[in-house]
Amino acid sequence: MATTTFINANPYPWPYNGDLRPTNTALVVIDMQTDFCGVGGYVDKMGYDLTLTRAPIEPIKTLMGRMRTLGFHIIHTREGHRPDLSDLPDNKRWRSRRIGKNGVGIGDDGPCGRILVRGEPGWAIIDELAPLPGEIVIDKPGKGSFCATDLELILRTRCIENLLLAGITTDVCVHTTMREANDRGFECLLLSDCTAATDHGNHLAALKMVTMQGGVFGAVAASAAVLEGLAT
Ligand code: C5J
Repeated sequence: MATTTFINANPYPWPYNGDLRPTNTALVVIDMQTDFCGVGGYVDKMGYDLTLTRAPIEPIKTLMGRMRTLGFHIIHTREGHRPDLSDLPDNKRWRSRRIGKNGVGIGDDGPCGRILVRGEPGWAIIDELAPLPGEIVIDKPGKGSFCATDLELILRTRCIENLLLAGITTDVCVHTTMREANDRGFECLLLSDCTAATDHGNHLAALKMVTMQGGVFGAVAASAAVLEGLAT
């Protein structure tokens, strides 16, 4: 290998082999949808504090802009279900109705249309982080981005080995995706300020979990460390 590039990360300089290039590395921006961080969306209707899930918007915007300029792969995901709800397990819907106000859950009408249903306003990625034409968008019915999607096929076809993970929520869709990716051999970096949870304690715990056992799922870094690493 001609040159190596490492990001200052915890618990090891990332990626493990220093082979960090635009062609083999993707920024994966998970579920930055109105339903998770917009007024009237699913998370808002569940009564959680939107300032938490909106906090990563600016850091993601800055990092994504830089990585676009450098020619890295940018991949977006959206959690959502078919309008006929044929891909919505009964237990997922039942549980979502337990926490939603007035028994309203996934698939039901809300201020931003039917909650987490494809094509509805609440399901859309927020304008600030909208995909550019040509960027991959993965529609997923579950929390993980690999389950029932073509993400793995796309990553292998494009020879992508390294994944930088951003988006919401750290403890649910981001972590599930990181675990799925790690088990498939992808080298993962969780971005601490480009992710957030509906509970800040869960966010911190999710970051800590990654760093155990020498980096059991990969490593953690702030976006500033990535920007610095990419500048050198
Ligand atoms: C959740 C997600 N939290 N995108 N979805 O239900 O993390």
